[in-house]
Amino acid sequence: MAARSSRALAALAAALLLIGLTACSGAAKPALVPSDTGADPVVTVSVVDNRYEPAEVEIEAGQAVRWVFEGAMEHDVVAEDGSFVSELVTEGEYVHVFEEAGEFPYDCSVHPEMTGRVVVR
Ligand SMILES: [Cu+2]
Repeated sequence: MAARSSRALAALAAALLLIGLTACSGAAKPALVPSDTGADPVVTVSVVDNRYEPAEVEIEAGQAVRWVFEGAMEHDVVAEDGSFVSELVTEGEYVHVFEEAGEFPYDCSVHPEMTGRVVVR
């Protein structure tokens, strides 16, 4: 009985190891926040100390913005028009590709005083 359950445990451990290896292979770096795929980010906005730095960025259509979350408090990135929304997190990054020209104001759902703007040419 004891031998059988330890063999079952060994099989379970091997299965878990295999799952772990499969999940890890091919992942270049862990993305803590789901990001849109597509263009490489051309500008990075730091989300720290209850502000976006820089608060306004300008890119070309088809380019992407990367928000990097740091610090102890949870923040997110929520477009005024709802066209992009990140998760509420304390760390990690969020990337959004802007396909259309326009001005995209956004803020943090927890801290309405945190505002930013992406201008797409
Ligand atoms: Cu916030």
